[in-house]
Amino acid sequence: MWDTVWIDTNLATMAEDNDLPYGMIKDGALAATQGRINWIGSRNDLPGRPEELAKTVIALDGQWMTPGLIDCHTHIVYAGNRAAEFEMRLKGATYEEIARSGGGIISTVQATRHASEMDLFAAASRRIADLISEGVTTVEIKSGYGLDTATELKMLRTAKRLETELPMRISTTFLGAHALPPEYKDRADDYIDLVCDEMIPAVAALGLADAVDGFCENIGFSSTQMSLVFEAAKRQNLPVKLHAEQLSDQGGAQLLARFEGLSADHLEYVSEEGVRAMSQSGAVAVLLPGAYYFLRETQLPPIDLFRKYKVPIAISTDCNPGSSPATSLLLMLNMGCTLFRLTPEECLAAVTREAANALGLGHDRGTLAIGKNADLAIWDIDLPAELAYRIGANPCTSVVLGGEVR
Ligand code: DI6
Ligand code: FE
Repeated sequence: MWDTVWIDTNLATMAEDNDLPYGMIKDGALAATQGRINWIGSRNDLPGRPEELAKTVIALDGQWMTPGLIDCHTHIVYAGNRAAEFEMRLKGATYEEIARSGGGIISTVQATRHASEMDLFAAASRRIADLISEGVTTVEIKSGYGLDTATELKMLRTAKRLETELPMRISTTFLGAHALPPEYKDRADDYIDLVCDEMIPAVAALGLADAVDGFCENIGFSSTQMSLVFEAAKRQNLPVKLHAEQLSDQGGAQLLARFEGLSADHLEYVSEEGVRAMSQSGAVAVLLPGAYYFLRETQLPPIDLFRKYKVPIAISTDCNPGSSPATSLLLMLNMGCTLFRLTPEECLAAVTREAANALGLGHDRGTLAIGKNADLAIWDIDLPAELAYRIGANPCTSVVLGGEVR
């Protein structure tokens, strides 16, 4: 007997071996046993009556089912907020000016260092609840607002604890090389030594991170400094990813490709050479339309080059207090279409299949396919394009995690 079978549903499987748009199965059925998908197909092909096949039968009245959504780039664990800085920017200051004058990321670092683990947990839980309500079943969470060993570990422990207490799968990323802490002013190389020699070994020893990231930028770290961080990550067998080419072209995409990293993220200023390097190494381009929108960036990421070189595109909220205070992944689908001219199908793939690939988890989730986690989102829509078309609506009616309705 199967555990559960869902019927009366249209499936957007997002599977690449299905040639229909969205990998669609009209009037389909999907079964799960022990948390994994064990049957998928047309309802007519079910090998018996649903009640005889599964302990639980759930009829969905023609609603759509997609893989649970994946938000593959967030800084969702942080203290305080930056509404005051938002106000300053509206009175004329730029993001870079604010960062250079000790505001920006550093103000969130001060708040996060002073926050208790309980307060961090509570604030992040509320933001994650927003994501769950929109069908998100996996979220990636970065550290990077500690910038000292103790606070970086505190952030990662908080991220891990969220997974034990909320219906959400969590991937954690160590982002010690996010910004230069004030106590290392004019000593960036010394700080990078701390990241490489103390923080990364500590994070690895405690098993607190699934990957290592950095901010390669003129207001962040150089590609030479980032290559040292990546070498330290490799010594611990941790995969790497990179905030690359967000505000200027630093050759971050090429560096990331050289280390066979999972993803390069932002990429507004990436060159054709950078895109080609990513294509050769198999890296995913993670686009962050919320940051593009909120910073009023005007340089578009080179979507046509990603298509030309077949670089897979993921989309994420980049949820963070400075450049993208967003907890709606559906809004990012809309922005992916309106701002970046992606199609609704590309956008849905970008928060399912390709987001899973960006986390190195494509074998385990991201499409509706036999053997993958039964992480599902159910939607009251007529067409899958509605997920990207609506602004501010939430048609998600239920979320299934590992076969369990949440
Ligand atoms: N790029 C971003 O968009 C976020 N971090 C980064 O490296 C912004 C972080 C912040 O402003 O707090
Ligand atoms: Fe980010």
